[in-house]
Amino acid sequence: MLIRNAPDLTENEVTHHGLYLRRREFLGATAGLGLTGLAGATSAASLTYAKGFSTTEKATSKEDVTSYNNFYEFGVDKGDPAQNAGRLKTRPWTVRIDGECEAPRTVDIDSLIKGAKLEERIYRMRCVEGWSMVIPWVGFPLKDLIASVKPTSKAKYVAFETLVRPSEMSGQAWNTLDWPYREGLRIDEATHPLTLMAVGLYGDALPNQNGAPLRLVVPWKYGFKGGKSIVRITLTDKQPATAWNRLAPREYGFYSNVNPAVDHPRWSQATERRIGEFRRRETLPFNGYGEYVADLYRGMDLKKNF
Ligand SMILES: Nc1nc2c(c(=O)[nH]1)N[C@H]1C(S)=C(S)[C@@H](COP(=O)(O)O)O[C@H]1N2
Ligand SMILES: [Mo]
Repeated sequence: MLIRNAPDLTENEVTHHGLYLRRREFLGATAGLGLTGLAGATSAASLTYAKGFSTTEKATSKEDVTSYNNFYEFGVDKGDPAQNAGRLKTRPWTVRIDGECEAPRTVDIDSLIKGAKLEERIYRMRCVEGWSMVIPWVGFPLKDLIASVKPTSKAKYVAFETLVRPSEMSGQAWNTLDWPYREGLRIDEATHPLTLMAVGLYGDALPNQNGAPLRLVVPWKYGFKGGKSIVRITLTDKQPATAWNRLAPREYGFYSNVNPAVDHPRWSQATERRIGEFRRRETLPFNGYGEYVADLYRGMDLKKNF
């Protein structure tokens, strides 16, 4: 697939706050104990800046990104996650990567971060509810992690699972969703260079309410595809069940590509409100990432496969 720059992307957009981020800022134990030596080769230079994929649109304020959230494990109101997620312990934390692969592994989050090629990516995020944000993430391409476990030819899909820990996730006392929160992608979606595992935002460690310590970001899909606080990633030969699809299959499809031409049964998807702005704006097919991802869906009926 040919990757070109979209009209809203420029080559010289390199300042912001991305370039000199230090890896240790994302390492929980290291940062917490001030053991800067551990992160040793702190490698400012290894945090590369993904110019081509980042939008130059004005980022949503950090205040809004970290206080207006969906994270039902901590409650259903937008302010609940910021209020309640502080109780979640994100260290120690391991992520299990298994299923259809030759080298399944369980990896500690800090070793994962130390070994990762961290980048800043400024992405639009469009929630299925009709609002959107522009968020400066720090993370690494999911494809790197998937390659590390050597997928077999049966790996057609990737399933993601969020932590279940009701003692720290107050919203899990309610059956709003069938916990764990599950999401899934087709393998070509999961290994697309736009698909990111985020470990930070606004140049800092990821706040708990945004899905610390590890969260999926798929910018051309509705926000709910991006599972938070991930503990397991499984390669599968069958399309995995996903939390929102199981709850309301007519409302939330497996694909859930942003699509202004396919309305939600209860509301239009033609427009959105950018948080921090007053007027609604038009929603773009694939959330504006069509030139990178439309090829993935060639020949598919996107009304049926919503
Ligand atoms: N585990 C989990 N992941 C989740 C959700 C959730 O409730 N639980 N909400 C989703 C929805 S609907 C959206 S829009 C985004 C919101 O991400 P943000 O709060 O970091 O902006 O997270 C998604 N990931
Ligand atoms: Mo959402």
